[in-house]
Amino acid sequence: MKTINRVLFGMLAVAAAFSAQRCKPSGPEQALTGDAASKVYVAPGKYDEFYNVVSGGFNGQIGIYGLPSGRLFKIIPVFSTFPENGYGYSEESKPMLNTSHGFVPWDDLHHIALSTTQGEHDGRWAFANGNNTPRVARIDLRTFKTAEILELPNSGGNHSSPFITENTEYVVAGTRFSVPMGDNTDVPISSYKKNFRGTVSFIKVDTSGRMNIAFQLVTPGVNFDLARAGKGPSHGWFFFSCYNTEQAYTLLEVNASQKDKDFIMAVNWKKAEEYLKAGKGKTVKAEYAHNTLDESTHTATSEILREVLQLDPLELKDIIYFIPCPKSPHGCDVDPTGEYIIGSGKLAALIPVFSFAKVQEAIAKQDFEGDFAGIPVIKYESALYGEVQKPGLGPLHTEFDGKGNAYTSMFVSSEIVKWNIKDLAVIDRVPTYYSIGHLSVPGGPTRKPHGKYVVAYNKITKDRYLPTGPELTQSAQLYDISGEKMKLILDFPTTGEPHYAEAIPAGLITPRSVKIFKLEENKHPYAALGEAKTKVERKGNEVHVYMTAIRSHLTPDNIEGIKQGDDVYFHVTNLEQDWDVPHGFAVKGALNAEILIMPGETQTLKWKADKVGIFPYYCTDFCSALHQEMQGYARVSAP
Ligand code: CUK
Ligand code: CUA
Repeated sequence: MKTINRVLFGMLAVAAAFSAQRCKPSGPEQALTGDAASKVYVAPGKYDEFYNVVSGGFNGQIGIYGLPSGRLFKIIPVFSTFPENGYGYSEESKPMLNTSHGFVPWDDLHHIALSTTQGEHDGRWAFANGNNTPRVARIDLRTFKTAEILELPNSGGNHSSPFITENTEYVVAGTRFSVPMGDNTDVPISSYKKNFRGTVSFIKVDTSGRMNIAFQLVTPGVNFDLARAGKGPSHGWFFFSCYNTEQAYTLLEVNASQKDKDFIMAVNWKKAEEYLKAGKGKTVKAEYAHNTLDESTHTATSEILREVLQLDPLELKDIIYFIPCPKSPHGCDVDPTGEYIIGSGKLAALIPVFSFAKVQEAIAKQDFEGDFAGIPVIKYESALYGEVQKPGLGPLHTEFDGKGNAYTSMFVSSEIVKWNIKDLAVIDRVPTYYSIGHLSVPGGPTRKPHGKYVVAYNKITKDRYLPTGPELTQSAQLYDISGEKMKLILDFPTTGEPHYAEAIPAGLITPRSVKIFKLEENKHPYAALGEAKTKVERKGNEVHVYMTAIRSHLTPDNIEGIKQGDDVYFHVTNLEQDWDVPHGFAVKGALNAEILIMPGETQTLKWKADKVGIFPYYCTDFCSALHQEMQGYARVSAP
């Protein structure tokens, strides 16, 4: 059987390569060999080896793909409404998108952080950032649902986020924009140096996953870009890339690129914890939303919090240090051993590698070149392990294979460069199509990378797919890194603009995967746990319909007594207890999208009955041969 498959596959691949050669208008040739095809081929009915959790960028969602196949399994709406499953439309999910500004149904999602235990993936949660209205979300990997969203006060553009410590003690979020703090916000923009500050929020994660801001570090007014936690010997430390140490507030493309070096900021968070315990934190006023999903009702609730604890490193001298890093550092990555910190100056022609041991030595000896806004700056040479020379142009992000090699994405020269961490020598380079941003090795940021593949997440697609008008898909590319040389083996399109992604062995997730919500565990206050429990109830001008759905009817299917101007709430309980039989619900003229109700769940669609007449409603998800029969009528009468 196997041999036949392989032969077949060899032939298919040859055919594919042939037609690719014939049809392709232009562009670099890539020989997709039979070998490559068999490496990414997952036979029908077979599972992928890895879940790939990919940011959707400006679509505000996360895409779940399989590796090595590149197949898309699911879109998880996080910061954006999603008509496909009613997220942000159902009454239960709306509070998840609440903020101190009200309902904000969009954000820009850049980075994924999968939870770890002792520095290795544990498959419990994925965290993601919302850049625009600063937020951090937690996704429960048992259900692949957004379980929690926490807004961040004193922050603007939550880019340097989320990054996690080795045991998921903290999820950490640094602000991109420095902003004026607390009560002092109505100030001239030109008073930047005096009034604008950066913050780094340390969000404590408890054993159930629940997040809350333990403290914020207030920093000089710079921009934070990315970060990584220390591991092993550097556990207890955090490293952030920061740019705009010119403290420009206008025309940053010129004014924020003046200096030869910006900084990596090293944070001793264990020390910060000590100060916190000693009562050194200051409570300041703030306003931010904390939204959580209740597991027994599948209903989100939103709470507005009004204060936050801050630590000031200008007073508490030994929490943060700056390390000079050439030319607008973007990525900041820590190798699996925890000893090497890699800064990627996106305008630099080299990659500096810092040594954690040397950083510690420099701090102990106070080997500083001076200070920046009151924070000590360690001498570059004192912190430096060495530089990778001529790696390519525009280094952005680095991942690791666990065999002593690093892989750095080069945005400008559009390639992945593999280099050796010990001797800093470039080993291999492969082109990417085109303009790579992040890259990801399964387990790449952990203590034990799984190696095997690196995925390039590219900003531009150009000629890689059939043209779809001016707007093209972004694209990912899979490279085999099991040998000395990297080999391109697959292109696959992505939804939205992928920034960071993390891949995790399927076996860490599937055993705990929830297949069905048990009807008897449904504690939704408006659930009808059987057809006999269905009813229509009036409360003032609200009409509550306790409805059930089961193949193949909705109960009740005729509703009268609604008056024009009423707010009608359809609380639909899916009575099915078979896996994978969702029902949907939509009513004519509703300003909301449909809702999707999984077996055992109750979801609510709110409908303003503002016209007199007869309004059909129906199930939107093809659920049986009699799906088209799953319908009803609502009558709205004049008041
Ligand atoms: S950023 Cu996208 S390429 Cu927002 Cu992580 Cu570097
Ligand atoms: Cu239920 Cu279609």
